[in-house]
Amino acid sequence: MSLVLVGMLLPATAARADNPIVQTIYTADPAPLVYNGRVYLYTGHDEDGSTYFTMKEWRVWSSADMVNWTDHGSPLSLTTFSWAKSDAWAGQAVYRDGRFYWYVPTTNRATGRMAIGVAVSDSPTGPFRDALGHPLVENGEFDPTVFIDDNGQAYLYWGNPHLWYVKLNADMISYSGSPAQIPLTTAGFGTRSGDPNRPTLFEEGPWVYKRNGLYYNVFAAKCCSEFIGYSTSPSPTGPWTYRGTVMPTQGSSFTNHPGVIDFQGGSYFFYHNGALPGGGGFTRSVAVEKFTYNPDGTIPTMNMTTAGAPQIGSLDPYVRQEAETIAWGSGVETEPAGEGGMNVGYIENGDSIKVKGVAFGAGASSFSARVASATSGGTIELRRDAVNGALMGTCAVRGTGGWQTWTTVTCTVTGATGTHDLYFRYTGGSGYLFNVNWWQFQHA
Ligand code: FUB
Repeated sequence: MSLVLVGMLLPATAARADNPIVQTIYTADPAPLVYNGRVYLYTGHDEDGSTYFTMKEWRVWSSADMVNWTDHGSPLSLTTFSWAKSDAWAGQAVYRDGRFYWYVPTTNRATGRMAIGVAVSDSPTGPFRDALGHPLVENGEFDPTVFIDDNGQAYLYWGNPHLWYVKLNADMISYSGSPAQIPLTTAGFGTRSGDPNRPTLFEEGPWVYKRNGLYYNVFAAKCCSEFIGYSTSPSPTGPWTYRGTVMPTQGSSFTNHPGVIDFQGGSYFFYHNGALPGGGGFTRSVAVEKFTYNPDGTIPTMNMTTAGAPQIGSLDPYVRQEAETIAWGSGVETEPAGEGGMNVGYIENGDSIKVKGVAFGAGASSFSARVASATSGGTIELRRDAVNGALMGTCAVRGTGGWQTWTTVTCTVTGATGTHDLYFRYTGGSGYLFNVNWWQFQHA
């Protein structure tokens, strides 16, 4: 299992990093969405040990501070689409008029071709349902991105090896006219040498958006390995002008995939690489960098880092926090919780979770956690600033009779003042110890 590898192989220095964003599973094809003060991150899921793009479901994560990410599980999978056979590849979710529309490519069982489906939900975290019961559009190509212009006109773009678009209707689940190709000229998308079938750099994974009146198309370029390039245009359908490299080929995955947002006054570039232990071209991980546009609107070239984006603000430990809100997890997994949401599970002796930038303020007197254990439990150690840092408290967890039989435990806390990284270090005997659904500190 990837998480076991993470726990066993991760060097101590890497534990201080925030990239990749998710350590519990392999993730790919990031699609961020800003909604109501949070970033919702929609991803694919590379299966452990995969030797192809073996992908069966999509996942959702969210964060208010860009470093502590909450796992919302998988509200969309191949089984959501009765017509889908395989290949839960790169999609994007957008918000319109109170609903969330998630456009995803997958193989149509009836035709054997890649098609674009659309799922809909009233919540950014789902559950999502198939909006149509059949593909929205199908021509054997993939990687949809959706952009809604200021005048309300929405566009669906997709493609590999071509670049297609169609105008979506206001209902977001039908379209007007026929799909058309955006001409892949070397002026628009750069020059590729050595492949007469693909004269331009455009490969796949378009991400279209608008900023200060300029339309951007950031895309996976060249193959293989890919880098991230981009083009700009005065209109949503061109003419496009190639502008250069956003991120060079790096990171031990032969694909890469862009997602760009502005959030709380900063700009963020999401991508994927093979940075987790066991990672590679088919076992990828999503990561993020903060960047600043150049004054003329061009995008600076960025490198992949292990540091990731800086934290925005801090995390409040005096409100209920989900156990699956994680800056860095070592050895743990997540799963759907019987009480709703997700819980952290499969905890073994020595596993840990870092929660970054926790604002204890004047001080905490106690800590509570919602726990369950089908075995004899173990201990939650509350450590300050490092996995072996100062011990602020020790909470004993006993057997509850089941992995989803929940109880709340409370223990006293000392030395929790100011703002610190909080490490949960789990200890106990052999095998799985207990699950954690949520936690909360109490003021002194
Ligand atoms: O994840 C499967 C495919 O690999 C995506 O659809 C492409 O963008 C590439 O990342």
